[in-house]
Amino acid sequence: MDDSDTKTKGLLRLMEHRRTHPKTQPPDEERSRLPPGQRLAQGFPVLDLGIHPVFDPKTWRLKAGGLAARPLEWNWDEFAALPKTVLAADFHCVTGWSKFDVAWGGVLFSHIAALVEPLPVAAHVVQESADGYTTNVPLKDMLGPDVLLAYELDGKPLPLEHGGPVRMVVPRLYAWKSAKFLTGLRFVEHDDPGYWERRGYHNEGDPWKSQRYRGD
Ligand SMILES: Nc1nc2c(c(=O)[nH]1)N[C@H]1C(S)=C(S)[C@@H](COP(=O)(O)O)O[C@H]1N2
Ligand SMILES: [Mo]
Repeated sequence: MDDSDTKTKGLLRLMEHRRTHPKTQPPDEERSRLPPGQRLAQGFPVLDLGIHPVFDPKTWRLKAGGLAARPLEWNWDEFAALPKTVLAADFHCVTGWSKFDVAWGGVLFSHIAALVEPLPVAAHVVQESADGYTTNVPLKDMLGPDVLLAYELDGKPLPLEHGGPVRMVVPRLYAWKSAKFLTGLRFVEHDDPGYWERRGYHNEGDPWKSQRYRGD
């Protein structure tokens, strides 16, 4: 077998590999919005512990408290009457899929914080959910201009499978930092790792730094 046969075989193997492993490369403009190791999702995948607590507007409550000067609790009507913000944000799941321009509507976390007045010692926020899920984020990151308690997706009530009636959205961190079925926000002084953070996920979870797992 001469040299060109070897090359041809190599090329055929490569072509076969490409055929069986198709890669849809996003265009350049979109690639720059994709954090390292992420690919664009088809549709909007659903990912959670598999528990979808049923929403009853009569009994639903949201609490914000802990180290705060004015801990508060809202029922559904009170929460829905808070000022609404609509924004589009990219969503990055640690398992490798991203979705661009998810259209959320809801209440800015910064508005909630202004109402409950976290004490100066409060440095972290623990999000608590109806399925028992929790996740922790530094207070300074929660105060970002795009951090929302979302109750709408694409202008419609947030569907249960995406965390309805209300979920956190913290666009700058991996999606596990955005708790679905939100029931509480707890201001704490000392960091308190959440469900996945205790099971080996990175404590910070910045997709642009590939902070996926502890040690990354
Ligand atoms: N309450 C709750 N929130 C959760 C989770 C969960 O299991 N329970 N999973 C997290 C993870 S790992 C991801 S990727 C996103 C997925 O959100 P989606 O189902 O709307 O795509 O929700 C996050 N928030
Ligand atoms: Mo995730």
